[in-house]
Amino acid sequence: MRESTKLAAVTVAALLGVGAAGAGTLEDVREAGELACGVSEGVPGFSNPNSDGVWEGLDADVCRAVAAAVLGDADAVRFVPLASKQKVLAVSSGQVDLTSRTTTWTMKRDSAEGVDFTAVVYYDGQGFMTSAAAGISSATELNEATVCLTTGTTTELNLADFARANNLTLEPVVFEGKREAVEAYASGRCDALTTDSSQLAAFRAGFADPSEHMILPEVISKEPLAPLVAHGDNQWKDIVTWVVYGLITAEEFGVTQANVADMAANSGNPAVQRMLGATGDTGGFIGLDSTWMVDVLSAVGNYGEIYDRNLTSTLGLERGVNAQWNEGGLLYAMPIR
Ligand SMILES: N[C@@H](CCC(=O)N[C@@H](CS)C(=O)NCC(=O)O)C(=O)O
Repeated sequence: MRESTKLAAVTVAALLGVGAAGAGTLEDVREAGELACGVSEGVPGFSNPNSDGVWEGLDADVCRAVAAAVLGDADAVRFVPLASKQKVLAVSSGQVDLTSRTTTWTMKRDSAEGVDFTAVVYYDGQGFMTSAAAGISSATELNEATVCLTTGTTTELNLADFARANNLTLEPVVFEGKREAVEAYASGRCDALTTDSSQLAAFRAGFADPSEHMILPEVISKEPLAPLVAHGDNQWKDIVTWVVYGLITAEEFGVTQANVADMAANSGNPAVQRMLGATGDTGGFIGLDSTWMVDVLSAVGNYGEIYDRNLTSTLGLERGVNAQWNEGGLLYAMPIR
């Protein structure tokens, strides 16, 4: 690259960096004493208020984990429900400190929409649900079907790709919010509902009689779901990224909510000692206390515990590709050292 071009590129990057996020989300969160965390409008298993109004789910627990690491208090979270089309803008504009909301990591969002993705918390893929009475057994039988979906999603784009690639005519029926899309499907307005497969499982489980609905076998896309932060605040991005890696690493090394205090005091495993601050100060690398992961794990448990609590026990979602790398899955946390 010529020097002048290189300089221009560096300047643009610097401007983008400062302009987009404003430096110091960590300081802002500490000053506010709470973490503003963008979540869904209600997806069981991921982020959903229970009957007492307490947010539950894997995505909600990631919010709590970050609050525990940064503020030492997993309850210091202000949950901000976001419709799908707001989930990227809410972060890039600074309305929330992060979005932890079934959001697919794509090139365009990551590079051209003022946000950065951190680390994948769930590997998903798009699927279809139809009424069992329709007798459809494959998505390739959906020619001429109407398909309910939510706007501002990868779902909308993948459906068009799938139709083109398979020479199908599919008529998208597009809604602003998930509730409208699901209700429209349930009331028979569409032949099928399409979204990430995990959400299909959640919505199906919520129907009066789940056996009236079938999830078709095809998975038509990759949907790596990851929390996202505003572009340009590298320290904040590092914090959210390493909290997620910490949750995954803790599972890998058998550190749980119940044994974390004991492990911090007695584990002979150098990797565990480092993560829990028994030796060295990994928290210091990202501006946090040396006990950052003790705080996280005491509050929410490790990735596997979060997964079991929210996705296995309630929705029956198997670990599948979301198993650890040494159990045949894709979860591979970078080394904490
Ligand atoms: N992973 C997809 C979107 C998944 C998604 O969020 N889809 C709809 C499902 S109907 C939705 O809005 N769900 C959650 C909600 O409304 O809060 C993306 O990143 O675009």
